[in-house]
Amino acid sequence: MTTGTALRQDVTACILCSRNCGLSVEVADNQFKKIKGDTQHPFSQGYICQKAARLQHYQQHADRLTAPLKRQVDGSFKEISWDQAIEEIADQLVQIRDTHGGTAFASVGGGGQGNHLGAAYGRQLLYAMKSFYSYNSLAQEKTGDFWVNGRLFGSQACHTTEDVEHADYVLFIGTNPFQAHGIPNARDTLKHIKKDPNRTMVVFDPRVTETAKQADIHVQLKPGTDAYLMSAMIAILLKEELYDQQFIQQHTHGFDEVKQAFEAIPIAEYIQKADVSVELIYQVVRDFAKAKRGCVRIDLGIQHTLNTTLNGYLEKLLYLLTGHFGQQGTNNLHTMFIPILSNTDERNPKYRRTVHHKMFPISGFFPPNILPDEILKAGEKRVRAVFVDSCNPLLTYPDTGAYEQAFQSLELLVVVDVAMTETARLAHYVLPAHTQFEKWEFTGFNLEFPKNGFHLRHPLFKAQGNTLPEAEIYTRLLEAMQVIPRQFPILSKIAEKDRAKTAYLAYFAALGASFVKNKKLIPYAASIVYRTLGKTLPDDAASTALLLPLCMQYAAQHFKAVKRAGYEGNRFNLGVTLFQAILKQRSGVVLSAHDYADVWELIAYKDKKIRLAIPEMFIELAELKHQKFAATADYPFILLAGERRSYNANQIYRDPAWRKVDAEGRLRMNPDDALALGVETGQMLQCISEHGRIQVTVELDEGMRKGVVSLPHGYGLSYAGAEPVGPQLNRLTSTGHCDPLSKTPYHKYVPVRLQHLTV
Ligand SMILES: Nc1nc2c(c(=O)[nH]1)N[C@H]1C(S)=C(S)[C@@H](COP(=O)(O)OP(=O)(O)OC[C@H]3O[C@@H](n4cnc5c(=O)[nH]c(N)nc54)[C@H](O)[C@@H]3O)O[C@H]1N2
Ligand SMILES: Nc1nc2c(c(=O)[nH]1)N[C@H]1C(S)=C(S)[C@@H](COP(=O)(O)OP(=O)(O)OC[C@H]3O[C@@H](n4cnc5c(=O)[nH]c(N)nc54)[C@H](O)[C@@H]3O)O[C@H]1N2
Ligand code: SF4
Ligand SMILES: [Mo]
Repeated sequence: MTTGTALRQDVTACILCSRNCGLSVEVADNQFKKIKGDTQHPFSQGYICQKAARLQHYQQHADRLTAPLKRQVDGSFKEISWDQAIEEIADQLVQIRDTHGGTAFASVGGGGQGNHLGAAYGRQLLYAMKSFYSYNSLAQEKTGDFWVNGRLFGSQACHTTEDVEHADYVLFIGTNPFQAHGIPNARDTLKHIKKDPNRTMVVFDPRVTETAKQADIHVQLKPGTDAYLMSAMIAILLKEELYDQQFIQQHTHGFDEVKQAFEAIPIAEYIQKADVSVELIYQVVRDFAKAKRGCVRIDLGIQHTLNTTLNGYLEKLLYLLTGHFGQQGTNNLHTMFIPILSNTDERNPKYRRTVHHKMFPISGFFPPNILPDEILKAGEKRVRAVFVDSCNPLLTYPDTGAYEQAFQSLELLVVVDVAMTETARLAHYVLPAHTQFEKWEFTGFNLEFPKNGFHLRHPLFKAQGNTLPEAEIYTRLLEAMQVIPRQFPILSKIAEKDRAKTAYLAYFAALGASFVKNKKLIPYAASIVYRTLGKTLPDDAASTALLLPLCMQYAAQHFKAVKRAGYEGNRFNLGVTLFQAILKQRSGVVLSAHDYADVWELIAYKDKKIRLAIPEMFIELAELKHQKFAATADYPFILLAGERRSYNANQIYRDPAWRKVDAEGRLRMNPDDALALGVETGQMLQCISEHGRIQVTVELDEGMRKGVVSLPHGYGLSYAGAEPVGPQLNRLTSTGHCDPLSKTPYHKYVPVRLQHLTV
């Protein structure tokens, strides 16, 4: 007979998309019993979507890892102790580093949608391995955008946000917030705009999406033509002098060069390339420019298609030239509490390039599209050891076959995950982490302005099996590699005595002194603070100790805005007050409340002016007229490989039973195309690209353009040893099909042909 524990109310957050909505939950027996929105959460205020209700499928399932595993010669896995796993991995890492140097190691992943605490510890392994290869999913979608920010605002760590909730005129270009979210409380926000006759929503999307259905205007462009359409829109702005002269003069440099670069754009011809009405586009541009509060929200529809980086530049010019920036209801820069992005401008030779592709990092990250070659084709200096954390590159990075081959050739592959993934099955060692509801955790995707917030989540459940949190895993590894000592007796003693008594001044003075004595320890500050100061925190919150120096830094940098958010303190102790509030407020906090005028302070250039002219982008713009479209007689359809739907959530849920609909992840296609092929909803076809083939189940969709088909992201997992369910999209994609500058993949522009299974 089992005795159940009593039902308990608690709060946490959803981990399925970048919004991390607050949740109010009922739990018992280490399980979620009921999940609702948390009305006390300062940002989501009770909002959730249908995906969050299924979180028990993440917490408990057949593929969960419960003990460290070592692959045996016959390919099976054997449970081993943590001591054995850590010792053996540390020995091999040190040996690979000392024999082959820093280029032999790469880290992959390091955080998904809601777990960024572990990355602060994982990053230290790069230093210990003398490596700079940090590969991450951000570099298969957002680095083109980050590169443009670097040029416009002076640092790739400057990042923009969009105040859709307060805008009168919104352009959604290549995004479907109804399903994908990405903006606060998306469905409510869309509903409010739709209901208000004074607000306008324009959606640029080749499909009639759920968002497009709510829009005032749907521009159903041909896939891959955004660069033509947006450059024509900018040319209209310039030709008709619809730009904001005062804004441009006061806040920017380089306007004349921009004007010159767009003079030759053949407006009507470029709009027609997108196969949309020329008059409609003129109207949209005029109304957007005239709007009091206009803003642009974009996502993968322009980041996973042709001309990725140029698209990022053009969409930013749309709001900058019209002065829709730095005010309520426009686009803005925002503060970043967790420093996810760094500035690694490739013009600075300090940032080393990869051996084979000579690729540079953007915002600190290298693109997944080049990693198989850096493993297989870089000769003596190749990548030989890879650590994968919170990521399933076998299925989510371009070209599954190339990744299989590359990862199988590694001398060491270690996977840190909560589940037995397709990537983990190829690993030499698999290290089981606590789930995100069994440890302290947070997201660094706090991208709001003028108010920004942060939610530190406490553990809800007792950890299962022989698992460890990432903070402990990486700290033990660093100790075993002998890059940090196992004990810091003096620091520990000072931490114990200090606590908050001297606003931690004594502790940080002692830490600073030990860094002066031994500079080599500086990169390992996270683990040192964890082992010393962390031990003095209540509720086993040791891994969160690194937030204290971040709070101090944030409070020093944004002193007035932090005070305005309601925290008491002076220049010495405001950060401590903030840290204590973060630890205590279990539904999250508002970190800072800025004025819109403060946005200029967030620009990295010393004169606080935006540099509108980017010569590399002018070259790409000029080359547009020579660009050839890839659709051919052999591959007549364009596949949008990776749509967000109501029942996909990256690769976070493995058990297919979580889905209420769309079990197979169907291929959506226009009924006329289906008729021509002689298929009906529910029938199967082969979907063949130049690179690979998969079987798909068809669904007729009036909302698809002819010649365009769409498959969902996040399927193709093999759960509990069964056959994979749904499309493994990246068997169709290739590593070379990517943006020339950022090397982000063209997943939404994959030429395919469709064939009956018998052919
Ligand atoms: N339900 C759900 N939500 C998610 C996720 C999930 O897996 N499931 N994943 C999260 C993640 S990691 C991300 S990055 C975001 C992505 O969020 P989104 O980018 O908003 O989602 P997608 O459906 O990939 O793509 C958006 C739209 O781009 C359109 N599109 C395709 N090609 C083109 C084109 O050439 N031009 C234009 N203008 N549009 C085009 C598609 O038809 C689609 O409607 O979603 C997040 N939210
Ligand atoms: N063809 C195609 N490919 C795509 C896309 C597409 O649209 N089309 N979308 C791309 C996009 S935008 C993204 S963001 C990526 C997403 O792909 P990935 O970067 O691979 O990330 P997730 O799918 O979120 O996988 C998260 C992994 O983290 C694990 N995990 C969950 N919690 C924890 C934890 O607490 N600790 C640890 N260590 N692990 C944990 C999960 O079990 C899972 O294996 O896919 C990309 N791939
Ligand atoms: S999936 Fe995203 S929008 Fe939906 S509840 Fe979770 S965090 Fe919120
Ligand atoms: Mo993403």
